Amino acid sequence: MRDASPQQTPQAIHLRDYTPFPFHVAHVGLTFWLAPQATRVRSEIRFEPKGPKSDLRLDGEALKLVSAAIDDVPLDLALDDTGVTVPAASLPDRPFTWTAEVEINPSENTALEGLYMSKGMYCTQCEAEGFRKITLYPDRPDVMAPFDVTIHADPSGSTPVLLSNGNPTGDGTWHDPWPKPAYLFALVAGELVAVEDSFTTRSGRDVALKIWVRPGDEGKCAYAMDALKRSMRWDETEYGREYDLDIFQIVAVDDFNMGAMENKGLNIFNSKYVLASPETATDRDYELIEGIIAHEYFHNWTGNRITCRDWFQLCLKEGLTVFRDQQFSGDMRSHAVKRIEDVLQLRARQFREDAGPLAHPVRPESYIEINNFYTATVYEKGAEVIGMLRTLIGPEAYRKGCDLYFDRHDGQACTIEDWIKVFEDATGTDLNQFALWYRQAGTPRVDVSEAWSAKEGGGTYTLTFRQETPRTPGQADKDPQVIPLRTGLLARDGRELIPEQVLELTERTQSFRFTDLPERPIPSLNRGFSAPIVLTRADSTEDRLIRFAHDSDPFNRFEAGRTLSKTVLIKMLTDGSEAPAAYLDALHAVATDDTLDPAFRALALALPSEDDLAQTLAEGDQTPDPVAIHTTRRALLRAVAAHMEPVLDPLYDAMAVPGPYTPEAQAAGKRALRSTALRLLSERDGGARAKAQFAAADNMTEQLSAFSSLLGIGQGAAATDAFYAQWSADRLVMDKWFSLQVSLAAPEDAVTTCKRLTEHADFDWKNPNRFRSTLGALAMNPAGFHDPSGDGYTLFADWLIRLDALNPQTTARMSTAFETWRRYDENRQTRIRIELERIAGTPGLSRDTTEMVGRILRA
Ligand code: B3K
Ligand code: ZN
Repeated sequence: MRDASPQQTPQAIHLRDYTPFPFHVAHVGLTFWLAPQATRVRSEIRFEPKGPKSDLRLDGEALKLVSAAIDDVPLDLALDDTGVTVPAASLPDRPFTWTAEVEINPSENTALEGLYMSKGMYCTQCEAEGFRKITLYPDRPDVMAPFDVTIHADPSGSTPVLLSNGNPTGDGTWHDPWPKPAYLFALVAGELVAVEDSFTTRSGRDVALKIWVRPGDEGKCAYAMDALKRSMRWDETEYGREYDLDIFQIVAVDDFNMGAMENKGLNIFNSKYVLASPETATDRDYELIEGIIAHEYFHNWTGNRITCRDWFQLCLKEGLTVFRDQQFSGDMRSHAVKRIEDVLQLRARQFREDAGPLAHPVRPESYIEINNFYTATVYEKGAEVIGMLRTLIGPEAYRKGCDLYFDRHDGQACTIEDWIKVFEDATGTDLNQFALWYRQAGTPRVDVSEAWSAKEGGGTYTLTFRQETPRTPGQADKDPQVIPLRTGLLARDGRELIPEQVLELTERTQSFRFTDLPERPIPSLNRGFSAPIVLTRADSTEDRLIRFAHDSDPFNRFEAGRTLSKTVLIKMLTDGSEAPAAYLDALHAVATDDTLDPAFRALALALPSEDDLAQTLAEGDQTPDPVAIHTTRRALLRAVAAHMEPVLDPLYDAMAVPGPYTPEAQAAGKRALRSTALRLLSERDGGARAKAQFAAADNMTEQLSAFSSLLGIGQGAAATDAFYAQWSADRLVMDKWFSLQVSLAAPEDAVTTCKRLTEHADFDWKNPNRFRSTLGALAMNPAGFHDPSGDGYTLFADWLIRLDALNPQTTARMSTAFETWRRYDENRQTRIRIELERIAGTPGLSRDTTEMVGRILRA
């Protein structure tokens, strides 16, 4: 419900103000009596004072207090807006038991935080601060306690399955012996069925595995289950981490604000990241399911057994767990391909964030609403920092440090300082300067210059680096950071002239000399994207072509192609020139090189995204025109298609995968390259092959690739209708239908398409997946969203305002569509400002969206 009272200026919370909670919580007992509009929650909490007498402050929001007592003596307490204070004077100075009964209303909880109902099912989301919407409690991650939970079914009989964290005791109680913070609490109740399996840990303990879904979805859990078992084994072999309860459960829910949640022993997932069948899920969906199942499972150690002292330390669990899931996916599939995909994501989301008004350090120093800090910077850059640490100290020392971390901090709520200290202790390295990566926001720019002095018998080559990190909100001056650059030197025929090495930049300006070289080398810098930086070097097209053809580091080979494509596109944009033949030949060569992994070839052939180009232009202080970018990119796609026409058909045929669909990486890679070929062919054949593929496809990957190709050339009308007729009963597939129509609409049609779809009977705007598929897709169509009329901005803002009243978290997150507004021309900036101010001025706007829009506007 919208708060009618005048908005209060929300208060910022600062890292420097941290103080420990004055009580230890020895045990939490919870009893639930479920009912949609009036669920009763009884809590029994054992507190032990840590020191001198102090007030007991408990957090609580949207609760009706029925009764409260200390050691069975009733208390007369009045709740304020955010909880309750029991004065020190009413507390004994020895351990005591707090009991309380509160009433909550899950059916009215549209924010999807706390205990809420999703299509008749009860479920919870407590991270970061949702537990306080369930009962009065010190809702902070450094308060860790064992929990016992009893759930009484809804008297309507609609909740036969009752789940919570930990092990079932047999008498209807869930016992979680591992002390945990309240944000990991979970409860699920509803008509659910389980797909069951088991796992034997390396020390021989049997763990029951259950994936709970709605009746009818049991057939779509096999891949998630398999990914779970592989994750459990991988954490044992790669990190020495074993699972620690008798049961591990996953529940799939339809209405969820994010991807998934790592509640102890009871992960809750957006159904999109659990349910898959060949007919309904794409290769990309399978890959995401594998990665997210792994991510949430890995949190059992990095996040749950060892958690965060306060929310400023969020990257301690998130950066590390992302890094671990990336390693896992690389091991399961291809490291080269995974790294390229991860860097593309990093640039698309994190570099974009770092370059705009929302830039913040991996460990922020203040926030108003913590939910606004589950960002690409905390997650993805947080993972990059760990990758750099591993590159600097080496894999063995990294493992040694991790072992020490688990030994030393098991059961604790920790800080980034604790994390860094274990690596200092394990290796004897001083990581003081390295730790700047956690404190300084912004993407470092590293400019490279080089000198060659030829001498008889071997020349000397000097590389000089200059690093600088641009100013970001609240941080004007930055110190030089430790930048590890994996480096090779190539001969013109592609030979490696030296063994690869890691150059460690620590100064603002720094040179490295290589002697006795037989020829002037071509440097291959930042291999594997060993540091998350923007590297600039005035290299020649010829150098890039050589690296694109020969670099032994697959990431840099990809990167050389990417730089070539961007340079060509930017030149086409500025002077209307055509794509040079040498570039088209190079693409052709990679496309047809059968020694290369098809998945790699698909990535190497893909043109940079429109947003990537806009960002690259902005990095060079140019003003991007999203419509011109779209038109030029399409022109290049056509030129590539024309140039490669003779090989596209054979390539398309060669990449067909015979037999029934299997999701593994090799087959997926072939389908990816086939899909790239189809997209190009569609520019030549008017969509004939795509139509045939659409009609014949027996799996969603191929059906969707055909559908996308048709939409991409403006021939999607019939397929749109056919797709709807076939899939209208499947929510997850329908999300794809909504999303593709908007994201692939021609610039001039995107806003009207999006608007029309918001009027569609299946547009359930209260479902975050559907909202993102429709409105989020508009923001993913830059030329449409940034239509100079400003209509895209207005439509988007209208819907943000509407959603904010129900679901602040998803609204605030989606407002980041506007974070790039300063890149654009005056007209667009003015129109965006008007919309941002309209949102900001909405009476009763949530704290979440107020903070985000305020930060975006202020820059
Ligand atoms: N830890 C959760 C994210 C919670 C987001 C709260 N707004 C999922 C994850 O990162 O694994
Ligand atoms: Zn996580």
